[in-house]
Amino acid sequence: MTAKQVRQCMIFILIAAVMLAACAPASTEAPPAATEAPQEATEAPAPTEAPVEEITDTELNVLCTPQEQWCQGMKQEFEAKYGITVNYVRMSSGEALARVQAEKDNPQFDIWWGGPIDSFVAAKGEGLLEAYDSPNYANLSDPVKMKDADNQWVGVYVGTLGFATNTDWLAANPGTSAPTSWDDLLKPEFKGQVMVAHPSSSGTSYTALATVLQLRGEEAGWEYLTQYAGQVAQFTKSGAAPAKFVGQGEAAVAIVFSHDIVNEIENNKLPLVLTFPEEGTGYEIGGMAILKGAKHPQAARLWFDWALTPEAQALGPTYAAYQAPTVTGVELSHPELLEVNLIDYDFIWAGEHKKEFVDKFTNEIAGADNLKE
Ligand code: S7P
Repeated sequence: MTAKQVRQCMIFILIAAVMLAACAPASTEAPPAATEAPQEATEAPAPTEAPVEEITDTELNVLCTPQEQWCQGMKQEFEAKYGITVNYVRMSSGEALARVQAEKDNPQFDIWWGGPIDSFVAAKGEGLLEAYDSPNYANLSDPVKMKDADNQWVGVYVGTLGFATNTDWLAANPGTSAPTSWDDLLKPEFKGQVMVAHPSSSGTSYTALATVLQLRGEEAGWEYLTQYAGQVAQFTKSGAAPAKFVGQGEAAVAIVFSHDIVNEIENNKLPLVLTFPEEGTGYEIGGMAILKGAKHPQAARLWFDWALTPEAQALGPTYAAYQAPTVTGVELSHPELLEVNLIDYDFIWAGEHKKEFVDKFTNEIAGADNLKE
């Protein structure tokens, strides 16, 4: 086998593992609700059973990086199930990482839920995360890939990067077609017609940047990124926003996670077509971690365990979130989003170089002033 064939095989195995997850039963359940009265023990517990912790935390502060609708939905679901008040703030990944860094000595959030894992890898490198050995790691379909070896972060969803092109724009510009390669984005007709978030604020955009560097190598990759930045109409702050702006006719093509494009097409009925770069696209593992020094550690562990149950991961589509689950026993809402040519994205490398690459992009290619909101 050639190196390329070996790589393709590995990617195929990863996709197969995620898809098989939909069929296999989950192995553990969420812990009991915090509001439930503790049970009187009538018999001595079996020696192998872990003692049930009495939860005294009454609130939980969540740093929430996915889209607002999903954050709000998860808050309500958790509150209804456990009777613990959830306060959340929605932030893009880059902002979230900056906030966690700034609050290192006095964290205001207990748990960070969502956003590409690169930021969690970067946070781990700075000692900002708390290790937690969740019993529900047993539910993960691919524990090696989806979990930090030191239990400091875990994956709660998977999503692939795609292109969203405005179909009205295509119709109005005969001879053009939706991009199916990274090179297509550099075509003259897309000059000033590409929209993407800025990698300093957005995990989506950083995933695109790291994808290009891994596909092309650093030298050719940075050269490509310079040309690509020259095609951009305006950088946005949030990763999902370009799909909406392009759907509203502000530019022709957006680079966004494919599940966010599906949301704009299926729920918001925007005139968009979803395509993928044939030579390979990047993907995210959406992460979760308890913050070091969390003021409500019991509630944080409760959320952590719950977010790794099939029941919690099956909630996504209810709140217009179509990422693939990371645990077994959940049906994929859009399996086709994973059936594309994925690169063997190196999350650890991307996370460890995040600051260096974002600084280089910002200082040498495109500044982060005036990001469109
Ligand atoms: O929930 C949708 C989603 O695309 O939002 C996260 C995204 O990275 C947050 O936005 P930024 O790009 O602005 O950081 C993704 O993890 C998630 O899939």
